[in-house]
Amino acid sequence: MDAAAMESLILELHAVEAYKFGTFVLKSGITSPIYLDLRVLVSHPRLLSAVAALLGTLVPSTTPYDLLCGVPYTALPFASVLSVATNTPMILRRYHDASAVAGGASAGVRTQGAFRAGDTVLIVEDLVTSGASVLEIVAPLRAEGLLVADAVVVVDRQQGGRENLAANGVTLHSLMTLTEVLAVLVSHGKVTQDKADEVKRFLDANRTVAVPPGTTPVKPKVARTPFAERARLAVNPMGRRLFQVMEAKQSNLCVAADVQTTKELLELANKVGPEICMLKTHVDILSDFTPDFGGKLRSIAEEHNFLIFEDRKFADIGNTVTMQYEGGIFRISDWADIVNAHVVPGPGIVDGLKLKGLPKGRGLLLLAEMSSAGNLAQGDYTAEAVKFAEQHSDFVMGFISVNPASWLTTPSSPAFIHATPGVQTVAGGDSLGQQYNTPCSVINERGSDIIIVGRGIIKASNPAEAAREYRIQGWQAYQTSLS
Ligand code: S5P
Repeated sequence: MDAAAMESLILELHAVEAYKFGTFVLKSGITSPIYLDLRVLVSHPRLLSAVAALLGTLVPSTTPYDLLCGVPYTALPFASVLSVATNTPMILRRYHDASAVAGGASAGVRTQGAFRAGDTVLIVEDLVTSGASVLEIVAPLRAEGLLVADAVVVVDRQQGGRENLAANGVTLHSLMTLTEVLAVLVSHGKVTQDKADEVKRFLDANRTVAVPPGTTPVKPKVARTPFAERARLAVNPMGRRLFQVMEAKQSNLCVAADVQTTKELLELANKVGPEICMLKTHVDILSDFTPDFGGKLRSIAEEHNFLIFEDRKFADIGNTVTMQYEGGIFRISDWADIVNAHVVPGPGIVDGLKLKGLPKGRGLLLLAEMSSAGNLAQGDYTAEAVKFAEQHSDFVMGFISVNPASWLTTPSSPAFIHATPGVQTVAGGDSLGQQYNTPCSVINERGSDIIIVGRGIIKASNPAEAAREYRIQGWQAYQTSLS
């Protein structure tokens, strides 16, 4: 776009009050003296159509695209108008927030519209600050096999978005920058020089707004040994089997089957079975448990080739946990391949569980970290868990971890596996302290191996389909982290 066209567009946007000056908290969390409200364009169809047409000219003809995808919601009209004007098909991603899923609403994680893996998608957005909104769309599209290399945007706020997108393989093309907007508005007397200086100071102080953690696939921070190789290194037989199942099924997804009846659980196990390497149970929340439950679940696990992880979180002295593991009505050691334990009682808890579990070929995960806000499992506590694991590598197969890439004391062998709860397609949390990160963040950025997903899948309208999407995202993140 030439300078005169840009100047007239900036003035037209000003005339419809798309630029607002005051104090505003942006989605990225920073407080800004300027707010750009491009939603107003829906009331000005001629201008909307002009902006959409200009967006279409931003990508060089040497990089053609098959599909358009607007970032909800403001950019959807831009994408729609451009789609109709250029006869380019669109796909839709529903805006999806974690609290909606936690509250039981349908997950809405699907991409709608016709597409094939390998199709190229141009992202259309109204404005970019950190780039987080664009990246929230790019990750699931890539997980579906779509290729995303370019995003067009009306205004680049010049606050790290361009760089954050480039770091994730997306080139940003903008109609205007915030600096250009200010220069035109000052030269036409639409804002005072003082106001413009205030915005410039704000820009200088906020040149690089980080993408919120969990928003985006980032470059791996840890060197990763492939699962197949770790299967050979594993000392605990169940650890070895888990790596083998993961490779065979191309799945690093564990579903947390937090349902209330055995009927629901067995049905869920059948539905998600083909997608998972492990099913996690809380047997003590089943209202209708009967002793034949274990046998039934095991036959589904055999049919679909996944392991059963009873999330019992043992936390007592060695003598007591032997009885809790083997006895009572649940007889966990008879049917659960894997259990987990807190390290708070000291190494005796591992000795106790090992006494009963090792002869049966079972494995143990130690809770080195937790996903809930304000938990105490960090620092030296996490380091102690690593020590316990190394002392009992015949039985301990790995950890419940949240950010193993940040650990100061890391296990000396890659044979230990990391499984991470608190995973949904977007970062967030629930009302009781659970904290969510995305599959990409958990695997790539935080260096974990397995994503544990509960409500993101079991509350979805179609759990089998949601499990498939999580499996693809988790596995793709693993593959990225190998390169
Ligand atoms: O620190 C932890 C450890 C575990 S095992 N935080 C967790 O959330 N979990 C479990 O993971 C929790 O008990 C639940 O079964 C699952 C997370 O479920 P979601 O619905 O929040 O995905």
